[in-house]
Order: sequence, then structure tokens, then C-alpha cells
Amino acid sequence: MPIEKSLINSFIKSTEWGAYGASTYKGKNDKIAADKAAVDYMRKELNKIDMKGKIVIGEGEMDEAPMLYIDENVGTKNGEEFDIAVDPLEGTNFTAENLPNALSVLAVAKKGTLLRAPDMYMEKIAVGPNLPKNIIDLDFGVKKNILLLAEAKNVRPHELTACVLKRPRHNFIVNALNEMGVKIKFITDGDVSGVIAVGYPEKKIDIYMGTGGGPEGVLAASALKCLGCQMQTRLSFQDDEEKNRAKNFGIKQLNMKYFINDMVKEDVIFCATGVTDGDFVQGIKDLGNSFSSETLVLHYSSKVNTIYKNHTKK
Ligand code: VTB
Repeated sequence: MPIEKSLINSFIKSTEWGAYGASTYKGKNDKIAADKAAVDYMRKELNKIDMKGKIVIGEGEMDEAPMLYIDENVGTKNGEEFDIAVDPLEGTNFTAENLPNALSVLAVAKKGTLLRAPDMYMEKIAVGPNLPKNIIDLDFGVKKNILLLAEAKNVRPHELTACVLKRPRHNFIVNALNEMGVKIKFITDGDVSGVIAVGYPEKKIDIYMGTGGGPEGVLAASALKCLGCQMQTRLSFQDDEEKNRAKNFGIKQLNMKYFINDMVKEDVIFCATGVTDGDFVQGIKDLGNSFSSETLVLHYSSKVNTIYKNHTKK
């Protein structure tokens, strides 16, 4: 059963207000305050929506995150049951330093259809639409994935561009890409938009590779599902405590490789509003009594794929 299209506007409002909240701390060097403002505003909007919503990916577990914690109920309690994944401020550093690409993000799906990814690292690999099925695999390694992708696109490896989060843990990826002459677009944070870029040919990102946050992985998978892309992920545990935490989260097979349909089983709505100007959307502009916003909106079943520009009265 698809999610009713008429609900999209309510979810857009949640990320618009989340982004507005964060934007009030743009360039103020206080990422905690920016994150809190995004959470507070987003939560207020979510609670106005006629639904029985449950946060399945949020700011953390109840004792460590006062609001939008995992398993928190949101909405008026009248209406359908939904799983909601939120990242009220993806790019806290970007906001604190007034740098591009901070977003307020959420994904909504019917109850029980989104992967509850614990807040730990996740390996990710993603490519765009219109490619042979299962063309990439985390276990192939960098070089084989690049060769297969180049072959499918009928280009040479040095004509491809890979997006990589700049971290020492990715040196082995960067070295392999350098050896093959693949161009690299480094990002310093924000792998939700890094991954989603593979879905938009004009962004000229052929592949995303690297390890980032698990919650961000499910959010990106929600967008890529709507864009007909391919992605594979696997949780990356740092110690036994994380393995136990994952088991308590209901993850049965710890080394499972997830495809998009394992992470997002059915219909999904994805909204990402710009906090600062970015690759996909412009940031919030405070106009005194109102603010303008831009939101990337995707809905799998109705094929909505648009940038929604809005003016909201404060
Ligand atoms: C990742 C990435 C996020 O933070 O979680 C990253 O998914 C954290 O990685 O988009 P490090 O621990 O190496 O900093 C973001 O970039 C921003 O939340």
C-alpha cells in the first residue's frame, strides 16, 4: 500500500522548520545548539501531523537524546502508523561554520518497513540508475567495482568520478582510485548528499564509496530507492559492545550486506531542506517575518522528484 501523496506537504514542513531552527545558529560555532534547534522545531511539526509515527532512526537512544529519540512516538495519534527516520541536522559542522551542504532530512515509510540502523558506522557503496542489476558489491573491492562500472558505462576508469568522505580510514580506497586514475570528489562531512549525488547525472558522481553513519545510510537509501539507483551497505562494528547493541536493535545477521530493498522495504517519502546553500538546494533565507526554503522531495510510488521552494510565515 502506497503512502498517501497528500501527506507529503506535512513532512516537508517538518524539514523546513528543522532547517529554519538550525539556520538561526549558522556560523555561530555552536553545533550542539544548532542541532538542538533543528530537533525542537522538527519535532513540533511532526507532532501536528495526523499519524501514529514512530522514530526508528533518530538522535540516539532515549537516555542520551531528550527528543526525537529512537522509539519516540510522534504525531497526533490519529491516522496511519509510520516508521520515521530523521537527521534534523545533517552537517552540524557545516552549520556551525556556515559552510555549504547542511540539510535537515527525514524519510517516512509504513510501519515496520525501514531498517532500524543503530548509530554506528556502516560501509556504503552506491551507483546511479540504469545500470545492470547487482553491478557493485562491497566484497569485490575498489578496483573490481570500478572496472565493472567503467565497463557498464562504456568508459575508461579515469573518466569516472568517485565521491569519498575525507577520512584516514578511507586511505586504502583513495590509493586504489589514484592508481586507476579515477577522479575523486572529496567531502568533509555529510555523506547523505554525497551518496544521493549518484542519482543525479548532472552532479557527475559515478560512484560513492566509504564508511559513514548507519542512520545516514538508511536515509540515503530512501532517496536512492526513489531515484532507481543501487546501493549496498554493511554495518561496521568497532567493538563487541557495538555488536551487542546491534543485536539488541533486532539485527540478527551482523555481517549482512543490505541492498536498498532490505533497508527500505516498501514505499517511502524523502525530504531534505537546505540549511546552508548546497549542491542540491539553497539554504534558509531569513526575511524577517518569514523565511524562504528549498526542499528536495522524493516519493517512490508517485514518482515525485522535485525541488519545492516555499515561503513560510514565522
Ligand atoms: C558520518 C557521515 C555524516 O559524519 O557519520 C560522519 O555519515 C561521521 O564520520 O554525514 P566521522 O566519525 O569520521 O566524523 C557526517 O559526515 C556528518 O554527520
